[in-house]
Amino acid sequence: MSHLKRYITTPIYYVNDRPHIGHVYTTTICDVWARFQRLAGHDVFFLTGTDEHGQKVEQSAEARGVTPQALADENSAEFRRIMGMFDLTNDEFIRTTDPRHEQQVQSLVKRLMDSGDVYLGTFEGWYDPGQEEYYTETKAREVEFKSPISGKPLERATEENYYFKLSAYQDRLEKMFKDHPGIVRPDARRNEVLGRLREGLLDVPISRTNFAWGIGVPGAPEHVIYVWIDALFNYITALGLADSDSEWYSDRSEYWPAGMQVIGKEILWFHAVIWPALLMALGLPLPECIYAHSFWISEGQKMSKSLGNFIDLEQLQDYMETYGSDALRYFLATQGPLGATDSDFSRSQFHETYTTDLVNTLGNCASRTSAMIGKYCEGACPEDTGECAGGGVEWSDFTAAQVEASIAAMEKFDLSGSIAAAMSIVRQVDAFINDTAPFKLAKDPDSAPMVGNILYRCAEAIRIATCLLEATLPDRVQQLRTAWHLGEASGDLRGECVWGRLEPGTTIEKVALFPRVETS
Ligand code: ME8
Repeated sequence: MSHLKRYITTPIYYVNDRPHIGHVYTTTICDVWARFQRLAGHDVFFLTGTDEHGQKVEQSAEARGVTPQALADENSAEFRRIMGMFDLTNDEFIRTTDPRHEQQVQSLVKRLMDSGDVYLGTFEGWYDPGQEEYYTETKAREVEFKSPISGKPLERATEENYYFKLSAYQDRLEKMFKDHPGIVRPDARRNEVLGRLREGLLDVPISRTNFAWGIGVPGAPEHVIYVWIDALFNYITALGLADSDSEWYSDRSEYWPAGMQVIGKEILWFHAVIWPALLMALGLPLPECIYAHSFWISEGQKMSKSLGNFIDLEQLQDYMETYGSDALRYFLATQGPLGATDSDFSRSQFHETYTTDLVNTLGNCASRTSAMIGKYCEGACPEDTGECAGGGVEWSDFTAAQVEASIAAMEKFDLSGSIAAAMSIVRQVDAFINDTAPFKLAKDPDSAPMVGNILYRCAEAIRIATCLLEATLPDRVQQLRTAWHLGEASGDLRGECVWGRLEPGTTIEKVALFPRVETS
C-alpha cells in the first residue's frame, strides 16, 4: 500500500437486527488494523455505521407499531453503543438516514442518470421479499422459485424501475481483475466472483416502488433508491465526495480511495462487482482491497435466528467480564474466519487460547522477567554489556526479522500472521529464560553482569513484541507501558522496535497482565 492516508471501512449494519458477534467481529478486526496503522504513523480514517432504509426496516417497524425512523434511531444507537463498549476507535459512525448522506446519494444517482448509466426500464420476473432481491426467470428456476435464504416462495413481479447499466461494465470489470488481482481477497473469493462474472452481467434495478422507506429517486419521488445502492454509497458520502462544499469533503475527501474495505462473504457480489462498477461510472478511483472474510459458526453449528444460537452481546459481555476485553480481541483476531474457511466460536477454545497464549506465554514471560529484575537488579533495568549470555539467539537480527514479518502480514490483513510473528518473540524469550536459567546464575554473585545481560534481553524483546501487539491488546500493553515506564507509543512503530531502545536504569515494576481464569 502506498498511501499515507489510510481509509478502512466495515459494512454498515442493518438496524432491523440486534448486534451480534458477526458485527463485533468485523468491526474489531478493522479496529486492530486501524490502530496498527496509527501506531505506524499513518493518518487513518476508520468508518462504520448503520444501514437504515429498506422494506425490512419498514416492515419490522410496522410490526412493532413504531415509525421506521424511531426503529432506526433505537437500533442504530444500540450499534453505536457497542462501539464504545468494545473500545472500537472508529472515526465516524455513519447513518444512512443522515440528511448529509441522503442528499449526496441523490446527487450521485442524478449524476448516473445524466451520464446514461441509470435509465428507466421495465422488469418482469421474480422477487424475494425477505432479501429484497429480484431474480430473472433463469435464476428463479435455478433456486426452484424459492428464496435460497428463507426458503419462502419467490413472488411474481412486474415493475417499472430505474436500472443501473451494469452490463456495460463487463469488460472493464474483467480487466480490473486482471490488472489488480489483489482487489478482492482472499483468492478463493476472487475466483468465485470471476466464475460468476463469466456468466455475463445483467443490468440491476436500483429503485423500488412497493414501499416508501428510503431515499427518493431525484425527479421521481414515487421511486425509492434500492437499499443496496443507498448503502454502498456510504463509503464515499462519509467523506463528502458528492458534496464538495461540505465540511466532510474538506476534511476527508483525500482518504479516498479506501485501502481496506472489509465485509463478510455473503455480501461479496455487491462489493466486488456492483460497487467497482458504480465507482467506474462515477469516474472515481477503486479501493485497493475488498477483503471478504468467512463466518463464525457456534459450537460447530451455523448461527441462525431460528436455532437461536447466535453469540449475542450478552455472551460477549460475559467473555469480556471473565477474561478482559483484550482477551476477546485476541481471540477474534487470531482464531477468527479471516481467509476462506469458517471458524468455530467455542467456549473451550476461547479458554484454551487465552490460557496458552496470554496467560502462559505473554503474561508469564512479562511477569517472570519483571520479577527477576525486581529481585536481582533492584527493579532497575540492567545494562546489556554485550557479554555473551548464551542461549544462541542473535536478538537484534531475530527481532528485526519478526518486526518486518509482523508489519508485512498486517499490510495484507493477515492479523493472525502479524500477531504470530510478535508472539514468536515472546516464545523465544521463554525458551531463552529456560536455556540460560538466570535464576540459577543469580546464586553466584560473580554472575551478576551475566544475569543483567540476560534480563535486559528478555525485557527488551518483550517490549518490542508488545509494541507489535498493542493494536490487538491496547489495554494490557498500556498496563505494561505504565509498569515499565516506557512512555506512550511514538507513532513510529518501526523505530520503536529497533533493538536497544530500552534504557538501562528504567524502573521495571512487576506486572500481572493476564490472570489465570478457572473454568467452571
Ligand atoms: O449485510 N460471522 O448488514 P448486516 C462473521 N447492511 N461475520 C458476520 C457474521 C458471522 N456469522 N454474520 C454477520 C448487511 N457478520 C448490509 C451491508 S454494506 C454497504 C451493507 C458480519 O447487518 C459480516 O461483516 O447483515 C457481514 O458482512 C455483516 O456482519 C452483515 O451485517
